[in-house]
Amino acid sequence: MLQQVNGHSSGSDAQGRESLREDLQEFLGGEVPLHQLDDLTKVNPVTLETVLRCLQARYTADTFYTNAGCTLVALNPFKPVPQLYSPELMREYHAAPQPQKLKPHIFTVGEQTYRNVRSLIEPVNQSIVVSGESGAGKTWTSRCLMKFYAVVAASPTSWESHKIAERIEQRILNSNPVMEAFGNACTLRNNNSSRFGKFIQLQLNRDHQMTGAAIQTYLLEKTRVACQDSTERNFHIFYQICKGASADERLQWHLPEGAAFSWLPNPERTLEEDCFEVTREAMLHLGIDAPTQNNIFQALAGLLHLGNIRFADSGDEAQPCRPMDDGAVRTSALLLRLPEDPLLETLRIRTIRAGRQQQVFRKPCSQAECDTRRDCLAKLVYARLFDWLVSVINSSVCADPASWTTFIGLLDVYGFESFPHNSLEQLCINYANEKLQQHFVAHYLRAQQEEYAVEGLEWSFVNYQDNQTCLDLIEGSPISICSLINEECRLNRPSSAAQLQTRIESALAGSPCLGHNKLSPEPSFVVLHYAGSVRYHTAGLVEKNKDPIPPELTRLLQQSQDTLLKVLFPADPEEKSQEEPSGQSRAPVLTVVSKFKASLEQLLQVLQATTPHYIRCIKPNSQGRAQALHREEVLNQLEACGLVETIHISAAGFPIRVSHRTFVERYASLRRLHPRAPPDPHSPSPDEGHSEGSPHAEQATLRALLQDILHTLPALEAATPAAPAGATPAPVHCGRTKVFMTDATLELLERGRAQVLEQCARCIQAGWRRHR
Ligand code: AOV
Ligand code: MG
Repeated sequence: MLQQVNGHSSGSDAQGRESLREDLQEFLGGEVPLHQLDDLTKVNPVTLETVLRCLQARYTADTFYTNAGCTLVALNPFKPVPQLYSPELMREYHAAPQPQKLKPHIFTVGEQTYRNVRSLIEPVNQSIVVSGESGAGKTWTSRCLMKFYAVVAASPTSWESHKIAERIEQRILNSNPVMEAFGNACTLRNNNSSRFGKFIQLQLNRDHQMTGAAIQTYLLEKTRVACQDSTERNFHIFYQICKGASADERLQWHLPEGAAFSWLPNPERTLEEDCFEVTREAMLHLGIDAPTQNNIFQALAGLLHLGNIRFADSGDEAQPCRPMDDGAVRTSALLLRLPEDPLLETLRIRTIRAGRQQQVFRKPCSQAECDTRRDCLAKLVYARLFDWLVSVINSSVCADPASWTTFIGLLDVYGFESFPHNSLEQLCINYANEKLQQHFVAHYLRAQQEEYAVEGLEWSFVNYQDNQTCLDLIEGSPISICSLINEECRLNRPSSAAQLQTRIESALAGSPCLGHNKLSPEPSFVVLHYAGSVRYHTAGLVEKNKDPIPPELTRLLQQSQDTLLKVLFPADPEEKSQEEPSGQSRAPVLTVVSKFKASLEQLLQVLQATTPHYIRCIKPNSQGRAQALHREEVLNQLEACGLVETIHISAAGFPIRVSHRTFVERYASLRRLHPRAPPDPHSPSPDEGHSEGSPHAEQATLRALLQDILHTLPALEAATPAAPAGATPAPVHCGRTKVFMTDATLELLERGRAQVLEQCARCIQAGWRRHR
């Protein structure tokens, strides 16, 4: 921090300053022990190290929430702490005259948000953005906040529909187990990892009661249905069915006890999430009746059997591949209620239109192509099923537009990801985080600005840099990473991974956020994100972005006799072209990236129209162990979640803030060094509006002393040997209650104080010698 303010610093200088900081800890941080510091901005000075030390002390004391200015930092306890989330505590925060005076908690954020929405002067929609890396506790936090609102904003009426009379809050809460069963999975990082982003709007009526909700989801990781890392798992629902089905259901869904499915890795791991009954019960409450549920689970079993279909090369290019197990084909066709032969044919044979007459050709697929088509079929069904479920849930919980006036939005997004191998999924996730970071910084700056205004200071951030350059690199126009990848999809030309790398690197060479791509054996490019650099591999990127769905697959699914699949794949109103066109004359492709970009922009628009509140979840260790905080891991997250950025912003302003009294008590002695010079009309002075005619003589004395001390600053500065001629005066501002200064000013004052103390010591010694 000091280095940043001064722009240069040698190692020993830095060490000296660090020890100065330790001496100053008491002055700056007061007498409060670290673990009792409820707000990280009070850890003075704010450095990564001091922030970390404070969080560590609090974690050891089982204190999991800490304020950080306008955000709340939430450490994952990795153990049940029921008393922290009891309805009684919720009510206590709700009833408190000043909830911010209570211990930091997600309920403080929840209550503040709720009060804002109830503001009679200007009710405005609110949002709570929960961020953090995988496993940090975002979903847990969102769930707790939903429970909080279910308690404090409960509506007195019950809903009478779907033959179940119940409270709407309860129904909204029921959306959680269902969405998690279908959209969460066990990954290396988190046993219950959300594989989609979620924004839920809790709708409130004029009396500020929750009358409904609307859920928007983002980019489900559908590849997981057909492709899982050997150490991870498929979506929870598949395991729930296999473990929880009754004997009758097992027969009906062809899921005998102990059956092996290639798309069901690690079934032996028992997780809390494998609870079929909870999912079923919640679905029932959302209006998904037993026959519909049965239909869904049967289709999912069909997908599991589909995954067991293996193909063997026929050895003859003109002949289609052979299925290695007819049973898997038969059972999946049976469960998905598809005609068996067309299913097999669709998986093995491609139809292409070519030539002037657009003749239809049938081309046997290679073994690898057959596998891709099989996987594509499963992804297609699962993704549509997921979207359909979300729409069913929405229709079950969404209030009539006339019945609500304001909303509180909860955003539970995926955190920054950087793996050894990063692809389109990571690009989208990290892009989303860049967008949210930009939104956060803009908001944070505004909040800072407001505090300065309250203290009567002028806004003067000079060094602040936002992440617009990185966003320009990713999404800017006319040329950016997104536009180049989309261009490849549009041109539909054969293009190697190496060519894509070259195109990106040459077209975007001017961007400071495109990293140096050294020493990579595979074609890739590097983006310098605000949270760190990430290398994206270009192999398969364009194909993933296109996400091609052979039209034969959709047509096949339209032939299903299954009630659910008929809903998911309605017949085309008019039969379009029957075969895959081979030429360039296709409609503009809506790529994954362009769809994601559009949904992000929509989300940002919604967020911008609300007052945002931020919760940063931190994962204390990657093993999920209670009471273990790993310094390096937390440090990385503090950096990645942008807390460092926040610190940079305060460093560019006046990170040192002390009350008038504390300031005078520490520096009154400086007046001995440089007795007051004639008043300088340009020197900083505290806001006089209060002191003029103030009844408190003590206040007036304080202000006069403060003035005297500040008047010594130019002399102190002139006496500093290192000060270059004509250097700008040390920045210091007097607010209404506090003195605001930079690290450099603090250092100057401290040097002066040390000098005075030394002089005093010498005088005392001399006096003592004389007396002897
Ligand atoms: P995430 O949402 O941030 O990851 P979760 O909310 O799923 O992370 O939390 C991971 C696990 O940490 C949970 O399953 C709990 O076991 C535990 N946990 C989190 N918060 C608490 C808490 N306050 N008290 C007790 N246990 C907690 V991801 O979805 O993978 O990014 O994308
Ligand atoms: Mg989650």
